[in-house]
Parts: sequence; structure tokens; C-alpha cells
Amino acid sequence: MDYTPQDIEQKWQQYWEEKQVYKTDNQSSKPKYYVLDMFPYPSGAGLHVGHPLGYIASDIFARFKKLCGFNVLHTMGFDAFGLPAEQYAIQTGVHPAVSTAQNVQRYRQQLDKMGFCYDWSREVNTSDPSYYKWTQQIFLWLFEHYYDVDADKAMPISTLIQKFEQGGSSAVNAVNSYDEEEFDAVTWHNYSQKEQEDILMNFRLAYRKIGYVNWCEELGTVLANDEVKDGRSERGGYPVIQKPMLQWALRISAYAQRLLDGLETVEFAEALKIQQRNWIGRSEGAQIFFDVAGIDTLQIEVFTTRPDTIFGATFMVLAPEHELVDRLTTAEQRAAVDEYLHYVESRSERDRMTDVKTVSGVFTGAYCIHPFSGKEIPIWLSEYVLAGYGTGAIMSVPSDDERDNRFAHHFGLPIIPVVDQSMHPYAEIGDKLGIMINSEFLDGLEVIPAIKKAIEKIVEKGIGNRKINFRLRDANFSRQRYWGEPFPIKYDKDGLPHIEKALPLELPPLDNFHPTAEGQSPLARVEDWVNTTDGMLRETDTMPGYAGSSWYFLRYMDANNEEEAFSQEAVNYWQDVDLYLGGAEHAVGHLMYSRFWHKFLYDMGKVPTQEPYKKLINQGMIQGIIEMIYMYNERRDGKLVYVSADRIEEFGGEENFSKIPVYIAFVSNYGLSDSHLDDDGIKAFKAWRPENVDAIFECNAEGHLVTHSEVGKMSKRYHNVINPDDMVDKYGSDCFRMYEMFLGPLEDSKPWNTNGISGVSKFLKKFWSLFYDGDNWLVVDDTASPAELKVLHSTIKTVRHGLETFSLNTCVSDFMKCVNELRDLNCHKTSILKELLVLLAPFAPHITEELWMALGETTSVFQNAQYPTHNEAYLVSDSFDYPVCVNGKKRAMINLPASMAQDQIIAAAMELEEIQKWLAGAAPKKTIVVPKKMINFVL
Ligand code: ANZ
Repeated sequence: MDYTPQDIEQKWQQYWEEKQVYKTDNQSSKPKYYVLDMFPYPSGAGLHVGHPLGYIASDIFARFKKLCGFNVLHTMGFDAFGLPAEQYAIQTGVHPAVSTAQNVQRYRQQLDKMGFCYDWSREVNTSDPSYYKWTQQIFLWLFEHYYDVDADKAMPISTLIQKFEQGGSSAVNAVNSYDEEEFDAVTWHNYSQKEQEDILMNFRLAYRKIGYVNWCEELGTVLANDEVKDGRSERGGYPVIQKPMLQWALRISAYAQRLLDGLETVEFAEALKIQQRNWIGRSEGAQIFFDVAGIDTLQIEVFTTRPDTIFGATFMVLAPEHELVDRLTTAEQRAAVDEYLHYVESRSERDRMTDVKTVSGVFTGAYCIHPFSGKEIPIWLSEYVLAGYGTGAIMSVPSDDERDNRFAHHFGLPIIPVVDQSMHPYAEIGDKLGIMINSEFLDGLEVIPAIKKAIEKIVEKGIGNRKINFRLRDANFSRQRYWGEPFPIKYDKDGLPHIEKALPLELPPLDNFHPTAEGQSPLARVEDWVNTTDGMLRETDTMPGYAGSSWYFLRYMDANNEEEAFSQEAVNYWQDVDLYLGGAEHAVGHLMYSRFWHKFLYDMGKVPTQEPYKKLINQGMIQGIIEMIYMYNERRDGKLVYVSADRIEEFGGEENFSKIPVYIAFVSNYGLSDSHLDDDGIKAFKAWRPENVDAIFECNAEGHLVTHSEVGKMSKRYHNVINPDDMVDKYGSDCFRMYEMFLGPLEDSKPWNTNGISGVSKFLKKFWSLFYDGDNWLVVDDTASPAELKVLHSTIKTVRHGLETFSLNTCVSDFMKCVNELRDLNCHKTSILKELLVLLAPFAPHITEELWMALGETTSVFQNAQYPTHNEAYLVSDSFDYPVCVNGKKRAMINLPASMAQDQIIAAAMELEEIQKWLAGAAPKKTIVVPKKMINFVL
């Protein structure tokens, strides 16, 4: 029987499905292990060879763990809500549910072909009402909780209400966005229901606040951040403004410290931890209150990490959105301020944070009192101060802060050096500029002690406090879109939110997917859905893409539970994800939100662990090679001219050319240094694009049009997508799986190159040939030799090590080496091959299953076998290469068992032809044998 993967792979895939080989129970006497992949968004383009890289690695690992005796949870599903399906619906009228279902089906086919060991009975699909019912439920839990700082956890809103009832606002220490007056218990009782609700909203973990969206009037729609470029819409180039809208947000900021602390307890790549730490952005410093000149009781609160520089603060800057802007602006400055605010509207937050070239701002006309000098310092507005960070106001220290310095230079504001506090007094300069510089109490101190001292003084003076600030902001949770989870919320006539109790609240049918003229979600058009029977109006926004993905790993634990999101029992059994594999691009999005949701669920007592993922590996990207041909910038006789890459200098070099990506199927030696279009390639290229029919091709001497190759994205746009289906059809899934691993270290990005795949294909054929020679079954039950055992056991050792350290590429080469060595030894012994087969099974599950059964087994290797462990005893070198000397000069070498007796060693050495020649028939005078060192004959 020859090895033809096409004949065996489907057979075993069907077998696994029929026998439910990968079905996992929530109860077992075995230890548990949970291997999770980041589930895909099923896009219209299908999977390319880059996508399965992580899936293959995790599948190998899951199978390995199964064979090691673990009860392994390994699942797959679809992150199926999202923008592309909705945009497709806008363009084509095809309902997102329809296109999504088609894409899911295609993904499923592609995944199935690769022979993954998923328990498909646990599949989740975030757009399925039976799933999003629970996403809505978790949202409501968030809505019904607040973060209690004293308890350091989420608590029910009912507890908060009790506290307000008993002791007013001072009885509560909670994370909130409430910035109105303090109130006592009596006042709370006297508040109307609406007033009470408005207050509570500022404490909820899911709450409503004014958020800013990218609004494009011309397109009549809200745009996502990456649809906006330099203040204009990417599509059409229309102006985009920041439009305030009431939006839902999640109070992730309440969990900032715990999200930071949790990183110490998990095994993520250090680079990823750093990214998360930066995103959380913990800063220690002070809040300081500056009185506003001439307006009693009005204060501006700033946050600073450098309170020690307060003597260099020469002006204040507020974010243009700061709530005091209106009160502070003087009549003379009103027009200038209004004009400036108008300008800022056109600037996205991203521009404001990243654009350092533009210096812009305006004076409000108002002044603050410097708390130490008592002198007046001007209050300005500028876009570089962000409304959402700190307090949205800063004290500007142009001597020490770069942005402040740029600003001061631009607007001619004073700069007072405070770098070396010991070099004071600058009293004289300070007096001229109107502020006091006597920083006596900071004299001679280094920065850190100076900060401490400054805070001490600030607290002493009663003008501020020590403060820890986090850059992490509450995430906007509203999208003005159709294809997402509807909020289970409706509003009464006073605009108060009420909970929808009957879940799921399903998306209504729709055929016009355009947003409304006011920028609302298309749901706003479905009047009979929006207007509820109890006279309320439904929320028409939907949840963002990361809602469903924030908890899907929990659903897998108990995917078919109709009573609850997951049972206590299931989650107590599975606990958490042992290994999570996915792309690094989710570092601060999905991973942060899901860690946050998990901690919230932990606070509620719904999950037993603080962190959802014990270990996380980011697989690299598989890039494509882009093949381009040089098109000359001028036509010849009206015809396009293409020039072979090795001849472009004749035409004046690169600058006279544009590079056109060509479909890689036309390219000969694709991915190699001499890639080119030959006659057939040129023919195909001509047929591909009508404008090329009469094009001129300036080829090289061999008649080739040499192409220019670059490593880049694998994408439709570069015509370089390699479809895993094609690879599997041609080489088989086992080969494809092993080749993907063979490409290089899992975490590295690397270009796809099909050329090497035939090497892996040959390896599998050789492996097969240890069992079969044509129709001859070669395997025999003889006892294994030490050499064979050594080959096997050293492979077990290195492969296991490779698996444990996720060095799967080296495992593949270990297998190759092993098979070559066994072939050299002509080994066809059951005891060796059976172990090797199990060792290889996680990598190449089909071929090994076939041969396993051929060895006489009757149940799957994955249900029945145990992963081999190596025996060190077989690895000890059992022979030694002796140099054989005559009169001290080396004349020959001989390999002898290490345990051989001296007289036998001598006898064996004397028999050597070279030695016989030297002895010439005579017996040596003396023979010296140093065991495991050398043999010497003295004549
Ligand atoms: C005075 C000062 C002097 C500052 C100095 C820095 C250096 P991180 O580390 O990111 O927390 N800041 C505060 N709120 C801001 C806002 N909403 N938008 C823009 N900048 C803001 O940075 C905190 C520092 O960034 C604060 O300390 C403040 O400037 C500025 F030599 O105050 B500093």
C-alpha cells in the first residue's frame, strides 16, 4: 500500500466524528487541561495559510496533552458579529446573518480539512441569540453593580442605594464619574426617582455618559477610528467632527490596579505584559487645586506627576472640553475661544495625541492663583490636554516639560528653570515674571525625594493630595450599527433606563442597513421594535465587537446550557484556560476586556479564578511574498511597457517605473531569487488584464521577465494568497500541518514559501516506508537493538522537550532525523515503530491513525495510547571509538562496546587489517589498554 494522504485523511476525519473521539466530558478522573484558540471572525475571504498557524500549534499541543492522560478541552467557534458583514449588507442588501452563516460554513469546511481535534458539540457563535442572550445577561450584571473601593470589588447597586439611604454620599467609597454636589441621607430621600437614577448611573459598571464619535455629515454616518484620516473620512475625504452622543461605557478603569497586579500571576510574553502595563498607564503624583482669580470658590484641579516642579508652573492649560471653559472665558476672549473650539472639533483624539508638530491654543482671559507665590498665572486651552485623562487640566512647567515648552515658545509665555532646585533663588527673575520661585523646601533634593517633599507640603497647605492616576479609560460600549448585540435596555418617558427581562432580546429583521440621517443605528428605523408594548423606547445602539469575545472561553465550558451562561459545576471543573494561543494584535483590546469581565465575574462569585488565561502565546504572522513586475512610466506607441527586473537600469532605473503586483500563479520559481514570468506566465498575465493584451514585454536574454519579490502581507490585494485547502488537497493535511510548524519558531513572523513543503512530504513517505514497502507489510516483532532504542529514545526526549517549550519546528526536524536513522538501521520493529507513531500522532494525526490500526489496534490512537517517555539508560553511549596505536602512533580506529573485557578488546584490535600489517605476524612485546581511551601495541 502506498502512502496517498487523499485516500486516508477523510476516512479518519469521518471516523473521529462518528466515534466522537474528540468529545470532552465535564467530568473525569483525569486532570483537566484547557487549550484555547482565539476564535476567528468569519470574513468573506476565507482562511489563508497564515490563519491556521496558531490553530495547528494548539491542536498539536491539545493532542499531546490528551496522550499524556489529561482531559483536554479544545474547542472552536466564531466571533460572528462585526462590521464587514454589515458593510457588505449595505453594499449588496444581503442580510449579515446570511453572509455570516455562509462564511461560517466555509470556515468550518476549511478547518475540518486540517483535521483538528475540536469538540464541535461546544461550538459557539457570538451572533446566535442562544449565545448573545448571555452576553446581554452579563451586560445587565455590569449595569447592576458598582465598584466598592473599600471592599475592592464589584458590589450590587442595591448595596450602594442602602449606603446612600443611610449615610448619603459620604458613606460611599466607590469608583464613579459623579461630579455633582455631595448629599446627605435626607437629601437622597428627597431626590426624585430621576435624580436618584441619574446619580446611580455614575456609579454603575455599565453606564451612560457623553462620548465622542467620529461624525461625518456628508456621509451621514459615524465612522470607526480607522476610517478617519487627518480629520477626514477615508472614503470620500469629507470632514469628520467629534460629535458628542450619549453612549454606553464600561467602567474598566475601576479594575486598573487589579489588571496590573494580575499580570504578575500569569505567563504571557514580556513584550505583551509591557504593552498592557503601558495601556493601563499607572502614574503616581498629586492632585492640586488652584484657585481661580476673582471667582470665589472656583478651583481648577490638576493632576501632575511632578509636583516638585510647581515653582516652574507659569500658566495653566485646560482641555478644550473642560467643563469650566465657559465660565472662565472672558467677554474679550469669547470669539477667539469659540473659534478655537470649532477647530478642535475637527481633530480626532488620535490626532491630538500623536500630532506633535501642530501647536495650537487660546487664552481664556482668566487667571489662577499660584498656591505658593500667590501670583496670577494665565489659563489657556489647548488640544494637547486631553479631557479624559487625569483631571483634564494641567499646570504647565515649560522648563521641564517638552510639550509645555513648545507651547510657551509658540505663544511667548514665560519659562522659568527649576531643573536644579539647589540653584535657587531665582526670586529676582520670578518677581519680574510675576511668580515666586522660592522653592526652599526642595533645595538640594533629587527628583524622587523632591516629589515626596512637594506632596507633603501640598497636603500640609491643604491644596491637594497624593494621587494615583491610570491612563486606562472606560471603554465606549455603544456602536451605531445593526450587526451587534442589542442592549437589553429600554427608556421610559423621563429617559430612565429599564432592564429588558426577557432575554435574548433579538435583533429584528431589517432590509435597509444604512444608518439613519442623524447617525443612529439602522435599528432606529424599526419602529415597532423600538416602541415597546409598555410604552418605552428601546436602546437602538448595539454592543461592540469585543462584547461577545470577552467571555466565550467560559461558554465553551458549558456551551449547551440553556439555563445559564455556564454552570458553577462546569466552571469549577475547568477553572481557567491553561494555554491560550492567538495574535499579538489583541494585546490591549480583547485580552484586556476579557480579563476585566473575568475579574468582574470573579467578584460575583461566578468564576473561581481571578485571571482567565494562565499562559498565553502569540503566534507570529505568516507573510506572503509579493511578486511585482516593473511597468515603465511611459507608453510606447500607446502600449504599456513591462521590463525585466534585471534590465531596468537600461531604462533609467527604479524611478522610471511603477511596480505592479502580479498573481503569483503566473510566476515561475515563485519565492526564489530567480522568480520570473516565462512565456506561459506572460500569456496568462496578458489574459488577466485586458489593458495588457498588446503590451510590450522587454525580457532578458533567457526570454524571462524577471519579477521583483518583496516580503509583505498575504492579501487579495497583492494576489499572493495561498489557500490552505489547495495545500491540503495537494499534499495532505498531515504534511500541511507539519510544514506550517517547520517554517520556523512559532512566535516569529515569517514568509510562506511553498518550496519547502515537498521535503516534509518526502519525510512522511519515508515514515510510511518503515511500515510498508508497496503492499508488503514490513513490521516484525523482533527485539529492538540498542542502536534502535537509542534513536527512538533520543527522539522521544527531544520531541517532548520541543513540545514543552513550544519549539515545534525543531520537533519536525527531530522526526526527520529519527526516520532517516531508523531507515539506515533497516528497522521495522513493532516496539520501536509503535512508540514513534504515538510520538508523531499529535503532528500528523491521519497517517499515524492509519498505521496504528494497521498494527492491529481497534480504537483511535488518541483514545488508547499513552505518550511515550524516554528511558535515559538507552541514551548512554554503549560503545566507544578506540584509537589503536602501534608504538604510540595511531594507526587505526575501532568501535567497541564500552563493557568489553580487556582480552576481547585486544583480540578485536589485533584482527584489524591495518594492525596486522604492522605486526607482520609477530606478537607484540607489550599491549596497553586504557579502557575508554586507547589501545597501544609495543613492538
Ligand atoms: C507638571 C509637569 C512637569 C508634568 C514636568 C510633567 C513633567 P503621565 O506620566 O502620563 O501620567 N498631564 C496631566 N493630565 C494631562 C492631560 N489630561 N492631558 C495631557 N497631559 C496631561 O503624565 C502626567 C503628566 O502629564 C502630568 O504631570 C501633566 O504634566 C501631564 F516636568 O505636570 B505634569
